[in-house]
Amino acid sequence: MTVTKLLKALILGAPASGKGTISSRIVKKYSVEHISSGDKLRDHIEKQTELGKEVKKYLTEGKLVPDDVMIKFMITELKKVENKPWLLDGFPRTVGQANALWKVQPVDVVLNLVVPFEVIIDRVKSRWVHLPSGRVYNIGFNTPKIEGKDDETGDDLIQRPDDKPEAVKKRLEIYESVTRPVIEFYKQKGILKEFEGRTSDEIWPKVIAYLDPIFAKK
Ligand code: G5P
Ligand code: MG
Repeated sequence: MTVTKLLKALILGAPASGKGTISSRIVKKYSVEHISSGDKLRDHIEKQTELGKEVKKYLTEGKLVPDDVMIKFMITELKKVENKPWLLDGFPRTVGQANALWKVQPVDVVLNLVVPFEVIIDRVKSRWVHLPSGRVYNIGFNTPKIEGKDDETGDDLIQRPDDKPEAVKKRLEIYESVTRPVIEFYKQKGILKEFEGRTSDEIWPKVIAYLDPIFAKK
């Protein structure tokens, strides 16, 4: 499907609610750019850039990177894809970030994934990621073909330091107190659509049913 209007979309949801998983399906089906703030930060950490060194401790402990750093970084990243339709994942996650984004780029569609916390806590224990591509696996859900290896490159998979139980607890607390108001921000703009489910396979058909008519109009 080709998009003529440059659709700007967001995907929101608690840590490990499946934003990356659903995003990769959206990218495949509708050919939009996927921009994951977490993937980009992890890439900087891996490459030991100045930004990577500055943000490493926040990610490891499951805390948010300060707004001023995050806003500057993401607005620069978005400029690189301003002529393409995109799906933004992981940004904004404070009302300050949402306001800053709205000023430079009002978005058209906001998808919010609603997955029970007990499902999430269970999931992160079995998550394995391929850092360079952001590909994500879960033992028993989308198990890698060879244990511990990325399906496409054969590289080693890693477990994220912030998937340790204490960091997950911190991330869920921050989500409740700081990120939940972002949902309200977009509800008030009248562009938020919620998708509930215990699995990504349950949520995905609802996302298609919502996005198909939107992309058909473009
Ligand atoms: P991230 O990287 O944005 P989170 O915490 O928002 O991190 P995360 O953990 O990346 O979100 P996700 O993308 O929502 O989760 O979920 P996912 O990876 O697709 O799925 C989670 C796991 O479940 C995977 O193993 C997947 O295979 C599996 N799975 C999916 N669906 C199913 C299913 O149906 N069944 C089963 N069994 N498994 C399934 O941010 C990380 C950090 O970066 C910083 C912060 O420090 C943050 O903590 N950061 C920011 N800081 C400030 N402001 C921002 N805007 C920031 N953005 C990032
Ligand atoms: Mg993710």
